[in-house]
Amino acid sequence: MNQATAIAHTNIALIKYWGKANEELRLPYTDSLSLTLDEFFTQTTAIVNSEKEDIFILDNQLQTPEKSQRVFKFLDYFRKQYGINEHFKIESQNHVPNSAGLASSASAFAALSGALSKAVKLDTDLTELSRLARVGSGSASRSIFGGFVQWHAGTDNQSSYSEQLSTASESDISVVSVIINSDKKSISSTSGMILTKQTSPFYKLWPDIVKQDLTDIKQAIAVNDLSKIGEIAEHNAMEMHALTLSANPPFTYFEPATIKIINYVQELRKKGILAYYTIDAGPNVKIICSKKDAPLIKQKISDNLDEVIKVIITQPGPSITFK
Ligand code: 2P0
Repeated sequence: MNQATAIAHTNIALIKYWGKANEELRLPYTDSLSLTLDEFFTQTTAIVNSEKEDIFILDNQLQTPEKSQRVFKFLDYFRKQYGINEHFKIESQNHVPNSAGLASSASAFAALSGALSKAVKLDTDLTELSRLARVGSGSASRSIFGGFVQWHAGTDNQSSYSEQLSTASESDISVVSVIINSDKKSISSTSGMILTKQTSPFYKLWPDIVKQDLTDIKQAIAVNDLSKIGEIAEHNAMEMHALTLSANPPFTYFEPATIKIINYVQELRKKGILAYYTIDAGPNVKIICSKKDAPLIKQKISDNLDEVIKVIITQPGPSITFK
């Protein structure tokens, strides 16, 4: 049977992607840089379907056409881009904790790209897979690779892809994911980016900010300077969130508990523990720290902050794999 299975991991951006130059092709406005995480991943099987229709099953549940829309649109793009006529049955398992609010679109579209390409025996290397995954979800472009990854913004489909900078196997980095209780439906990152880019008076500063932060963090990664990596990532995250606060109408992904955790991380630092925070398009906080401090930080956060529902320690994760 013509089928293939791929596994891809989520990633956390240390230098954020925030805003597109081209919505359709998901070309970003700037480069970004991430660390792939070992704990959270998506496993996807693509099966060529002789029934000539697309089917999407997520976590063993057949998805409605509405819920499948983004995946089906991506399948249409895939067929058009590579001149393929087949339809597919897609079976995905998300190994991202429930209600974690952690981005699964990155691992999802990375795994889907790999499974599809292999199912129809396309000769795609990882660079081409990252171009393909990008069209499903920008951050998915980075999830094709493990370790520290740079997404080159580029100016067209060909030049916009991700690249592994290092496997991070030499790095002492851990990321502690702090999940808080949240009922609030936050504005999607796709819409948040558009609003910010169109209305924040500070958005014009963003390309230069990213350029400088990228240069600095790449140097820090090259010499394994963990506190420098954390310092730059933390500052870059707050620069991104300052953009949402200055959009019109203004919005924020922070909740009261988010600020509490930020303050708590700053307290830890004052006590001499290497810990820095970064936050994506949601209220949860990820803490960058050393491998040896991660269990202690997990313990302290769990014991001291009532709003926290789960704390998960993650390490650098691998590139896409096939089964
Ligand atoms: C990032 N985020 O670099 C940034 C920082 C969230 C905050 O990439 O519109 O789901 O599908 O390309 O990839 C989340 O955005 O957005 C994201 P689309 P995506 O990780």
